[in-house]
Parts: sequence; structure tokens; C-alpha cells
Amino acid sequence: MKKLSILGVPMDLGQNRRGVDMGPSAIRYAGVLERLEKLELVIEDLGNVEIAQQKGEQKELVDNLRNLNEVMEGNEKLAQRVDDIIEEGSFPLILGGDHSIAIGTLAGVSKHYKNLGVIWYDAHGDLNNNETSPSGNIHGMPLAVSLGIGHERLVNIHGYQPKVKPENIVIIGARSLDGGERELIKEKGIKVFTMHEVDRLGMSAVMQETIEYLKGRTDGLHLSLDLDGLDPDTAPGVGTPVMGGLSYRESHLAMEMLHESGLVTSAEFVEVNPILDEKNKTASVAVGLMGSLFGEKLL
Ligand code: Z70
Ligand code: MN
Ligand code: MN
Ligand code: MN
Repeated sequence: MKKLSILGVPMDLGQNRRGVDMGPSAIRYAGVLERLEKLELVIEDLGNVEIAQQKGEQKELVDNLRNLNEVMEGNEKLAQRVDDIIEEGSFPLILGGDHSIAIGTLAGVSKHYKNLGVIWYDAHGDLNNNETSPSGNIHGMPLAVSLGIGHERLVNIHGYQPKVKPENIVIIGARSLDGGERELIKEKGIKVFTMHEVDRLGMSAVMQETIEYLKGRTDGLHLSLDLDGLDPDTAPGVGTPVMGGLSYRESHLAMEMLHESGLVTSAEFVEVNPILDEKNKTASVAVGLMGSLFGEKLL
């Protein structure tokens, strides 16, 4: 039976809204263990990685990076934990926390693969660096960092770089990209299904193409799912809601097709912020999507 290790990362230092550090608690409260225990899995909950607590007012940005030292420290710990989980033959399921934690997750995962594939399910590209970022928020940078682009301390996390090659990435659901991110996508030829393509082709074709594209070229596949990829009506508890997002049904279909593909080897669900949520709706949606990703069937 497949072994699954759940690890929470109460990180809120990669952006400037409080509350997203309670994401792992909200997801556990929404019943992630109970939901996944019904499937054919051996599950362990490893608790949370220890993350520095935000204190008082915001600190000054250094090199246009917010909380660089604390984000680094948390992600170094996370990378080692994820590395160990895979070493033990288990599937890492990481609960965020803001999206800056993808830096640590990918650092721990990618060591184990020659050509790790990444599906970035998100309203945003998260392809900024400290020179292009409009905010200095590291949660807008993790995909670039994983490509080896950005501050040298961030890109060298867990002692190597890059973690991912541009041709092994597929972004799904993008509808809010900054200028520097657009340029990088074009320069590197990164495959992106924006909302335009999702609307034109339908999610079924998007996922079929995504799976077909990644199947041949990758030897492992990480799903990085930012809840703000979904429409704010479905997932209101996120720090940066963007109208016109992926629906509940499209997202379940995407997870079901990923399960069917048998390709996914690690996953993270990030940006759940219970303070901004409506009765833990976003955490519940996240748990439902995990159900579909790990093989829940309608019939
Ligand atoms: C913007 C920035 C972002 C998530 C917002 C926003 C980035 N591109 N990422 N919410 N998850 O500040 O870099
Ligand atoms: Mn905190
Ligand atoms: Mn994101
Ligand atoms: Mn996002």
C-alpha cells in the first residue's frame, strides 16, 4: 500500500497578510486525515515544521526581500524533512502556509529525480525575483527560485541548483502575471495554460495535454496547488484572490485525471488562510481536492 506522510508548514513570512500560518490547522480541522484514511493508503501525520513567528510590525525589506532570513531558515528545515520522507519511501503531502514553502519542498523532492516535473496550479506565475518583484514577497518567487533564478541564498537552498528545468513545468490557471514573469515565460518557453486556454479547450483537454507533455520527459511529478488558482467564490480564504478562476468542478476533474495518470510523486496545498475564509470553506475545498488526487471515486 502507498505510504503518505503529511507535514504542515505554518509559514506566513513570504507575504504580508497574517493568518496563512494557520493553514495546516485549518486543513487538519477540515478532516484531511479522516478523508484520506478511507482510501487505500498508510498515512502518518508528522505534525508541523517549526517556523519563526511573525512579531510586531513589518521589518524593512533587504534587497527587496521580505523576511529573507526567516524564510530561508524555515525552508532549509522543510527541505530536509521532505528529503527524509522520500528517502523512507513515502509520498510527501505538504500543507501550507504561504507559497514560499515550495522553495523548500522542491529542494527536498528534486534531489531524488533527474527530471522532476512540476504542475503549478495557481492564479499567479510566482516567477518573480527580487529585481522584478513589485512586492518583495517571497511567495511570488518560488517557481523562479526553483529554476535557479533569484537571490543566491534562495536558489542554493539544500545545497544545489537548479531544482527544476523550464521544459518540465506546466502552469495551470494563470490570470495575474507581472511584466517580468511574462518575459521569463517567453524566454524559457514555459508551458502555460492561462484561463484563456482553460476556457477555450476545457479542463479535460488541458489535463490530457499536460499529462501527455510531462509523461515522456519527467521521472517524478510534483503538484504545487495554490488555492488562489480556484475562483474566489469557491476558495475565498486566500491572501490574493483573483476573479475568474478555476471552478470546483474543473479542479476536481484535474485531480481525478492526475490520480488516473499515476504520475504524481509529491504534492503541496498552499495559501489557505482561515482568517480570510468563510467557515473554513477553503480548507474543506482543499481536503476534497486531496481526496480526488488520492483516488476517491464518485461511484
Ligand atoms: C505578485 C507578487 C502571489 C501568491 C500572490 C503576487 C504573487 N505576482 N503569489 N499570491 N500566491 O507579489 O510577486
Ligand atoms: Mn506566524
Ligand atoms: Mn502561488
Ligand atoms: Mn497565487
